[in-house]
Amino acid sequence: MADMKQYVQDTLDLIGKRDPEQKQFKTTVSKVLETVVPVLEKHPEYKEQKILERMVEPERVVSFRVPWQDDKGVTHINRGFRVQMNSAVGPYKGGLRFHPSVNLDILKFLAFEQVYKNALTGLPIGGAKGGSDFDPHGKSDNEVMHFCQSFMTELYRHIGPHVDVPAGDIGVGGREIGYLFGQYKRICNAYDAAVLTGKRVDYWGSLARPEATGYGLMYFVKNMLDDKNISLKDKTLVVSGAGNVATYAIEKAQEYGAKVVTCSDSDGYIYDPNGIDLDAVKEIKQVRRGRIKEYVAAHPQAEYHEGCTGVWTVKCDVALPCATQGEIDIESAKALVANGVIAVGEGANMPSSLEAIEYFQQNKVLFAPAKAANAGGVAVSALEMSQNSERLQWTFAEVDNKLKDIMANIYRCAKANAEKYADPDDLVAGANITAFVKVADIMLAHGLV
Ligand code: NDP
Ligand code: 2IT
Repeated sequence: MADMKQYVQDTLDLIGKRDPEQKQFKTTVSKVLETVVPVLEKHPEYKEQKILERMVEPERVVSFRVPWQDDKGVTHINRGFRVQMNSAVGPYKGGLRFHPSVNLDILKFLAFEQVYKNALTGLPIGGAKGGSDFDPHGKSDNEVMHFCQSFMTELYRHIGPHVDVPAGDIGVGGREIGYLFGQYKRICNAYDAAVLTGKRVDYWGSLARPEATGYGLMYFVKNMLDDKNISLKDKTLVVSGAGNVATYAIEKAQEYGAKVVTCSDSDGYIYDPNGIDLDAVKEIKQVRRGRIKEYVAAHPQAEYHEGCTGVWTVKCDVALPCATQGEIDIESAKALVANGVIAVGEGANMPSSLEAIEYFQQNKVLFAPAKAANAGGVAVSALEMSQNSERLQWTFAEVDNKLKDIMANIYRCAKANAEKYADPDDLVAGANITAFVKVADIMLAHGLV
């Protein structure tokens, strides 16, 4: 054991030495590698073949300039990136994020997580992440279109249906995917539909892709609770975010009879003791592209609170962080536990800090880690690629049923490996081990590449 613990430590030291500023990437890697020590022990060939050193080095990183002009004719220069982390399991696959905080550190951590998340889906996709420090807030459709066209004018040469297939993430939804796809099609003079996923249904998108991450999160959480004979009916849920993931997690939770009392955006959160009126949230965020505080005007019983972390002080049975990384620190975790939280399901990528996760586990809170719980989005993206290959569109029910099966299977595999190698309820270790072994074994089969 000591030998493999040292191997993990040496790998982390290597990252620290090579890229000392990439703190989030190193933290993410440490969280994964520390949980896979038992399988490193069982498979000395992983160390002999330097699997860890290979896994933490992206296969390729592309960084480029994105010039564009706003509606007033003012020129802006943003940065564009694509981190192609690992293609052992299939073509690179993962979202694009447009947010001012985007940098190489964040994209490397997201790309690293994506490799193992995608492996968990059981579908043939490798892992990547990309994006830009462009801020879509307050931009006109015309400005977003010009930015997307400029971004794709460089990105197109690095992607393709058999190479790398981007999709949405924070700040990239159906509108952006449309503009990106239009420019790719124009440059390449080919209707390569499967080069991007999250397309609108009338141009080769998949039914149920918009819903997939949020619905998938609830399917996973339901599997986890069913195992303990706990029902979601009449439970109180606290959700953060009001974007793609949060919206459809709320929709499915309400269908299950749960009462969701909060949601939020980057300015603050709303608390509605009667349960969130989801149609109103969709109207504000999807149609008007407004701020969540607008909700209280037509809902006098609801409260609006500035700031994001306060949402975790609201008493609940289940907490679903669905906004962004680092939302739940140790203080928020303590507040949730003090208020009697039973389960936490991560819709966002890495929303809980390492200390927060440890605290949940010590306090026997059922914990559904992001790479397992939010894998439904990329899973349906892979199903969109399948539909594009056969030039057919499946029904909503067909896609949704496959999604349910995929999420149940991820839960089963994570649980089985938790029972085999760790604490039986440690789905963090269970999910990491399931995915790691799959990726590592395929890398070995491909030889030293
Ligand atoms: P959206 O852009 O649709 O929504 C993001 C939401 O989170 C918005 O309400 C936004 O508020 C809020 N938010 C963004 N950044 C911050 C921040 N720094 N602090 C507080 N709130 C913030 O993104 P998604 O719903 O697609 O993504 C949410 C999370 O889920 C991300 O972690 C993403 O990586 C992850 N994810 C997404 C998948 C997908 O299929 N879309 C799949 C799997 C994971 P505002 O309106 O103010 O911007
Ligand atoms: O984090 C994620 O899994 C996503 N943003 C979805 C990626 C995808 O390719 O659908």
